[in-house]
Amino acid sequence: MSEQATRTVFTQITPAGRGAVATLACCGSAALTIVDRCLMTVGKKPLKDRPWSTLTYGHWRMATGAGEDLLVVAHDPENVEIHCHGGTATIDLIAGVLSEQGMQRVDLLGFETSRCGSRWQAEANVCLGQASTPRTAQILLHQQSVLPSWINRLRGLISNGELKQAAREIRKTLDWEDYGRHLLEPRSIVFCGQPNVGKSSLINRVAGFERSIVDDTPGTTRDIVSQLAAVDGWPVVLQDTAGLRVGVSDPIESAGIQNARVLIEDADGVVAVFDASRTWSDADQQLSREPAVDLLVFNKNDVSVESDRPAGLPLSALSGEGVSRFLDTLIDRLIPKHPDPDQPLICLASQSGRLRVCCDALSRSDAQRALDELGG
Ligand SMILES: Nc1nc2c(ncn2[C@@H]2O[C@H](COP(=O)(O)OP(=O)(O)O)[C@@H](O)[C@H]2O)c(=O)[nH]1
Ligand SMILES: [Mg+2]
Repeated sequence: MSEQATRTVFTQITPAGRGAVATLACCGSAALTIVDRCLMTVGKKPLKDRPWSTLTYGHWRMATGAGEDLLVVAHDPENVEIHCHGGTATIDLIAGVLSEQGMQRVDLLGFETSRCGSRWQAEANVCLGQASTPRTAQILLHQQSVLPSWINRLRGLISNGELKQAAREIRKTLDWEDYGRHLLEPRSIVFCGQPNVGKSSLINRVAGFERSIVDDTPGTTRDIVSQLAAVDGWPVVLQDTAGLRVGVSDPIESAGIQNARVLIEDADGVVAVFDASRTWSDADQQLSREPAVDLLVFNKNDVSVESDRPAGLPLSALSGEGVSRFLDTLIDRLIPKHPDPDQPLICLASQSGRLRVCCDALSRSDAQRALDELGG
């Protein structure tokens, strides 16, 4: 294995597992040489003698004598993509040959780091690829330039001895840590309430399709059903729980209630759902006073009866009336403030960790340690 080849890496850029097609991206100084060695192009012309960024059809040579027909695109001598059948056996065979030839298989982050030479840039690129809604994708797209240039700015400040200013900026970015994390990680919203009040119906209404079991029998939802959805462009996971009934004898339902309590503790938002077609009860009163509850909604407003209830949002999961007002209120509670568009945002726990270490080093006036932590 030549020394040059060890710096050349590859990764699968299509999702893991079996697919119709798969793409392996290769990057590094030996990328073209290695792929040319393994590929017999139609027309026998090696990739290096063909125009850049054009599709080349060829036959991948395997040591066993068998081969695989595939398409290759060489963008330049250091960036080559291999498009092959998406079966795991095919991918493994091609990956095996690349490894034998001295290319190192890395994960997507390792690949991006190798390709762009900066860990922060690589992370910003990978995070963008993981965005699940257009709204978060737009923010992460902007962060692709904002975050790496802010890191450069920090380096400049630290090198110039402006340690206090650098620390202030890091602290400000860390203030938005939660906001940044939730660009990728959906906020968890738990719907709790007595059985049959319409929790599952409301989740189905918000998610836009039938998912939770809806039934007239109290206690139908025995386990937590999670539904990924987007509310106003923010990724959320809607958690349908068993009701928080006390004195339940069925052990399965009772376990569901226990799970619901655990879920509520970790939730970003807790919605208590009540049935407006029934009069207010002691059990309702008890739930409405649970400290974890963020929002009270009175469902079945279409068949509401007069009763003395606390303030809350009336809606009907059945007709949809009041649901968008509920969602607006929920999002305002979950995300009460938004950063300036040019505020750097970090999405990953590892980034927060590095910034914290950097900030600690700055507070000890250890500029070198701070710069080391920011890395390349
Ligand atoms: N009239 C009316 N019925 C509803 C409404 N929402 C749910 N229901 C009905 O209430 C029953 C219980 O609903 P479900 O969602 O299973 O309640 P859960 O036990 O809290 O999950 C079902 O028969 C639903 O069709 C509503 O807004 N209006
Ligand atoms: Mg239910």
